[in-house]
Amino acid sequence: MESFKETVDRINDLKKKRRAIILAHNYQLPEIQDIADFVGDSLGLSQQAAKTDAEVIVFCGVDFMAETAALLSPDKKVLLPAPDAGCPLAETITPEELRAKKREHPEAAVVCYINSSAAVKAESDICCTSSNALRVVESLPQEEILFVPDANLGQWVASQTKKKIILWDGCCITHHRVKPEDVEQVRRSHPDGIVLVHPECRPEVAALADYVGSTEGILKFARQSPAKKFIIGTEMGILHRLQRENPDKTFYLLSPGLVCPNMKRTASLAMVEAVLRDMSNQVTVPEEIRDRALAAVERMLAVS
Ligand code: CIZ
Repeated sequence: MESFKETVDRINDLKKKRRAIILAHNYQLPEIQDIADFVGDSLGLSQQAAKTDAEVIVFCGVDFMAETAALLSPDKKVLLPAPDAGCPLAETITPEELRAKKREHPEAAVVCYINSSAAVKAESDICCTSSNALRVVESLPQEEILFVPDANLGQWVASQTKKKIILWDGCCITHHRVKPEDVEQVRRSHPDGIVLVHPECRPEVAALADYVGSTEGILKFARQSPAKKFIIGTEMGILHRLQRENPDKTFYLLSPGLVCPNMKRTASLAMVEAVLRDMSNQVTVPEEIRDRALAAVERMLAVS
């Protein structure tokens, strides 16, 4: 049987040959994170990749993430090892549906969460991430905001702004699975644990947490906190980085349901090797939406 090291060696050889870099989202499997050049959130990874002189980006994540990388690196080829890794949250809205909603609210500015297709970004005034959503909303002159597609993140923003937030009925099925009872139960079993959750969780869950933030926000909080025990309310893949960066601290998952099946579609190093070998599963953004989608992302970058 072939060894793990042999596979890693072949991936490294292919990386050199293709002038490629590997990006792994914080929710990827540990072995994928361990061979990546960068591990992080989708925007941070896309920005880091754009700064390199690589010709090929292998994005271990889901499709909208690879699109963001393609938007920020138009001269690089972006490959997605799992071509069927979609995002059910992003898929709750199509550009046609967004156009129809905009007609209902002609005065509203459209803010789209980064978890959306490039086609939906192209229909939006500005993009946001879970760490800058409030700042983005507050930066806009409009008092009415059409916030798509994550209603939980939208409600979390709404709880901190005076602006009128019109929500789209989308959610991340993985984060939405967590219930307030899960937090209550974990507080009983680990009364000294600090509860950190992602704003894609239900507002009732966020209200019970000690900290609400993006994946990078959760990682930073855990690094800087003097506490030793944390309960994590986001996708389980993040535990690998949390544990590696904080070997003296203990991390528990808030709910066993926090596993994203789409993130786990990048199931092996062999899939990473295959796209590098065959230069397959390229993700591109059609020319007619590229500039408008990029403009929404760039407006966000200007604000944040
Ligand atoms: O944009 C990302 O990477 C996502 C989906 C979450 C986060 O908070 O990092």
